[in-house]
Formats: sequence, structure tokens, C-alpha cells
Amino acid sequence: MRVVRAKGEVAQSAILDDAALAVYRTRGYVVLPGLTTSAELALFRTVYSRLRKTAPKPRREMDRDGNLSLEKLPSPETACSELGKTAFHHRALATVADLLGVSADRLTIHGLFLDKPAHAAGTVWHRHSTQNRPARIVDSVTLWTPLDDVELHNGCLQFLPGSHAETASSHRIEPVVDDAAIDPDRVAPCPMAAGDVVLIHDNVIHGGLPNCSSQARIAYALYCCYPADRRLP
Ligand SMILES: O=C(O)CCC(=O)C(=O)O
Repeated sequence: MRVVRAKGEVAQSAILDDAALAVYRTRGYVVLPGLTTSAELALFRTVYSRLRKTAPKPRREMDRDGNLSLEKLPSPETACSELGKTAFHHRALATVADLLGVSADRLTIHGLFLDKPAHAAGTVWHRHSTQNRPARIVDSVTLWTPLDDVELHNGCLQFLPGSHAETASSHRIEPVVDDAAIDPDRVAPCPMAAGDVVLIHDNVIHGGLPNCSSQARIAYALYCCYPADRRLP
């Protein structure tokens, strides 16, 4: 199935060139084709299937009505060190280091498989910057790649473009953003082809559509964290 993306959200090249950087700075996210390869996608699928059989039960995430929205398998690199040697990991580190203007060896990476099972609910609106995380982590960029094409019907991500430049309106800072605070006219769904990567700013509001298909939607995400005392301007 052909993936149709919104104009202006896709970088033309795999490296973070000026055009990609401009999209990221304006919208708070940018889609980069070509950060991983089809061979690596096959590896991610194999590792995921193996972990589903052997790893402890995945962490389940619910929506506000208590419906299952995600099953999470954290740190797959621990079970399969090959993952950490992939071009995806190397390019992720290089890209985020470039983006934050820091040396790659200052970054830590936390990997996660995200399975949105068939007919699972949407992923709640949230931003990473307000999540409960170690105080020493001051900035992060997430790279999220679907293992199959994702469209509106099978759980693609959606964003509130430009929200990374806004502060939370409530004095109660929470990672989950109330649906009532979301202007539907601003919502930008983000269909992607398998292996495309979306770079997600720490502060951008995003979520995911429900998976209305009969197949699980699986993604591999890398959370690249910068543990020091500066944020991306
Ligand atoms: O996989 C999803 O549906 C949501 C992923 C997400 O929002 C995240 O990794 O922050």
C-alpha cells in the first residue's frame, strides 16, 4: 500500500541536512527515509518474534478508558547485542549528537519495541519532556521506526506540529496531555513506510491512532538521552 505523507514533514535525505533540520525545528519532528535497511528491518522482526516467545510479559499501556493501547518490550539490545551494532543505532547516535551539538559518547540509548496489537486503542497524547525520568536526563530525541508500513487505519503516529515550542498550559505538568487541550485542526497524522524513521523532539505533543487492522503494528524506538545541563535551543 502506498504511504501518503503530509507535505513538508519528510526530509529529502537520510542525513540531517539543512532542510531536515528546518522541518524538525519548525514542526518538532521530521521523517527521515533510509536510516535503516531492509536487512536490519528483517533482523528487528526476527528479534521481536523471538523476544515475544522468550522474554517476560510485555508492559501493557492503556488509554484513558482502560483499553489496551500498547505492549512494550524494553531494552531488546540486552537480549540481542547485534541490535546495538546496526547502522540504525550508529546513525541514530550520529544524528542526535549532531542535532543536540554534543559528542555521541555523551548520549545514552534506550531501545523499546512497541506493539500495538490488532484492534488496540490509540496511544494517548503525551510529550516526553514532562515524563518522570532521572533528573540527570535533560534532553532526549526519540527515533521511531515502523517494521511495516503504517497508515491512518493501522496505528500511525500523529503530532501537534509546533507544540515543541510551547510550554504546558497547566501548572500541573503531566506527561499525558488532555484530549480537550488538542485542537483537532492542528493534528497531523504521520503515515510512514516500513523503515522510515521519525525524529521526535522531547517536547512535541504526539500520540498514535488506533489499530483498526487485524495485524499487530510493531515499531522499534530508540530514546536517545543527553544527561547534562543543556537543552536544544
Ligand atoms: O507506538 C506508539 O503508538 C506510540 C509511541 C510513542 O508515542 C513514543 O514512543 O513516544
